[in-house]
Amino acid sequence: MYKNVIVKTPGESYMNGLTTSDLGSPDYEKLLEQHNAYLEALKKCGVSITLLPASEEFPDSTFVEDTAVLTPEFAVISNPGAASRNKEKKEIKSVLNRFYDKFHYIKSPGTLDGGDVLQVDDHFYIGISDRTNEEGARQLKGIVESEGYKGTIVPLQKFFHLKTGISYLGNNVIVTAGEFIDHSDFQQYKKITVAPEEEYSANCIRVNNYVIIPKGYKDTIHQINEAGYETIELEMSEFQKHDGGLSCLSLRF
Ligand code: CIR
Repeated sequence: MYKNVIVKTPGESYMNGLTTSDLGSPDYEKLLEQHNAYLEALKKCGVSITLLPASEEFPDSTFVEDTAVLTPEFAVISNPGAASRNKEKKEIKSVLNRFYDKFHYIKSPGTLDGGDVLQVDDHFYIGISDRTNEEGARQLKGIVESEGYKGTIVPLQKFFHLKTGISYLGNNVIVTAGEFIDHSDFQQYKKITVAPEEEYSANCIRVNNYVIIPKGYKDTIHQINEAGYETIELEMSEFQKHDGGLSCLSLRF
């Protein structure tokens, strides 16, 4: 069960943030509405919310997930791989001081985005991507192993972040898309397989008694409901325009 989440209001500078998509410019009013709906969904899941104010100097900082990796026992402050985002970690460290005594750090030349890290019970899967380099992945593997967890490094082929294409719902069930569907590292799990035209829905989050999933992905939501999970659907269009998904918008612990 998660008790806490950290989220951050998107600033007007979000429009100038990083993206690889060709889905058009985000609409700021809609973006705020979608962010508010995200907060409401989290409230329904029963977590306590720490909402950080927008910071205009960091356009992508609403995607707080990339700045840390959290477990019940310790926090790892990441070293975000995009230069314009790297200093976002400072604010997150100061907020996490309220919740954690024990910190580890990913250090340069290692880089790591939290979006490249999937925890499946006591096992961390760590993607190597354009943002997370081999050295950063190796450092995180060393940290989690020193704390009694397992670590597996997964070089990515196409996905932006590891969690762009895979989620864990608990009970040994994962949601997989694209290159992860037949990936040898994930063979031991029960799988919900996302159709190619629904790929964006592979990034969903289990928060206590609900799975939060992007709106409009009928086949994926049907499979998740059939597997016995209650779902909350959220419109995510304005975040998708900047390569963001549901997991990216919060740190959950
Ligand atoms: C970026 O390029 O960093 C943001 N526009 C999107 C970050 C998405 N984060 C995530 O998947 N964890």
